[in-house]
Amino acid sequence: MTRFESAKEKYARLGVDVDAALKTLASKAISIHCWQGDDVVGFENSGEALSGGIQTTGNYPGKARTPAELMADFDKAASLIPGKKRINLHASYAVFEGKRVDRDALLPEHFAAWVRFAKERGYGIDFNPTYFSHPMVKDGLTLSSPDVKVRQFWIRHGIACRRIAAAIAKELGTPVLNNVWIPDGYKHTPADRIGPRVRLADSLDQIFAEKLDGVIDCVESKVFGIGVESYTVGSNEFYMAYAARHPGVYNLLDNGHYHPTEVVSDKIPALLAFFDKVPLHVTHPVRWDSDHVVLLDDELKEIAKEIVRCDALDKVLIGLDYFDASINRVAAWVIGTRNMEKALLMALLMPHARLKALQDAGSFTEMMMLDEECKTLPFGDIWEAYCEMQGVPADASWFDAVKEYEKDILSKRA
Ligand code: RNT
Ligand code: ZN
Repeated sequence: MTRFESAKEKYARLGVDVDAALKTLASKAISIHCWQGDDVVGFENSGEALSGGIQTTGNYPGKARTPAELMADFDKAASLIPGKKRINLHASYAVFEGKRVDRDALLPEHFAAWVRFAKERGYGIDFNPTYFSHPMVKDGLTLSSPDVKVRQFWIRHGIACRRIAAAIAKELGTPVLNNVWIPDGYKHTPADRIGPRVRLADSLDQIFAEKLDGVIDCVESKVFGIGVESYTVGSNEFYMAYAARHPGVYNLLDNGHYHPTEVVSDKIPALLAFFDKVPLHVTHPVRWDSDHVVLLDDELKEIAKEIVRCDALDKVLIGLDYFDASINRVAAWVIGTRNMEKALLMALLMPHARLKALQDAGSFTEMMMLDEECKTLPFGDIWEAYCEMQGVPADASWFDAVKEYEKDILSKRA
């Protein structure tokens, strides 16, 4: 009997169907963010530094400088990650094959290279308008600016991006999640907290006015950013209420965007009680929205468990969002995405129906016992078998491929 077979038997004894779990896992796509590969720089070559209260730290050599490099790095990472993949793009990653245009004039053709890339690999695409690192961000504000010219520029950008998302969805035959995150806020205590929010709501109404097939709209709140510590226009309450009042607009949860003792794992079932979709940005916040590489920690496991036990794998849209410039960026992609896959597999390998029944029967002793017993089942044997079935390295040997790639390719980038 192989280790896999013996592990399967142990799971079966607790009522878990391992084959079914593996089949389900293989069918769930993870949206992998393109911006881990180049520290959120993009291809505009505008000379603008990363702004908007987000920060990459570190200067590990070898970051991607061109679309070709970023795509090659992404391919290398993807070859080491099991499971179904999507690629998450930002508007600032437009590939200009001809004339350059500003963000308010972007067109689907500027993403043709990405569509080709995705099509060839069978990936879906997700999209994000880029409301930061641009001279039209005035006093740190975009869609909530008191300056109508600034607002209009960013509204045009928002509209352009939704049309791009719709065109991509049509081209690929799969919906595109279009996520609005803006950096707007103040470093100092504001004198007017409602004015910017009323302006933001109006800007969003204009952006979302057009009915577009294939686009899933969402808004992403945040508690604070670096340099904007005192006030965030797009707060949690603001966007939650906005999404609740605007059918078709969803509230994206980024687990780096809440107070440190709040957990997104508990917010997922709360939103699922009212929304048919819950988009996520999965990150690893260390004390703040630091966007470290996703680790297989307790909260990641808990997030995955909620997705699985709410029977919401088709409702929760999982995207990753981190940008670590202090380590090999390809490895960062692989580690974080493999961890998301591992957490989902762990969650799928639990007897949820039985655990729920125990809770409802008030059998809390047995529920605790069973939950704890699950933690020492031979998960590693199932994970290895899954990786083998998926044709990717099952163990730490994937890192050899990254080391070789670093030696041959990354280290030669100036
Ligand atoms: C910022 C948000 C946002 C960005 C990306 C690059 O705090 O998390 O999602 O990280 O759009
Ligand atoms: Zn995010």
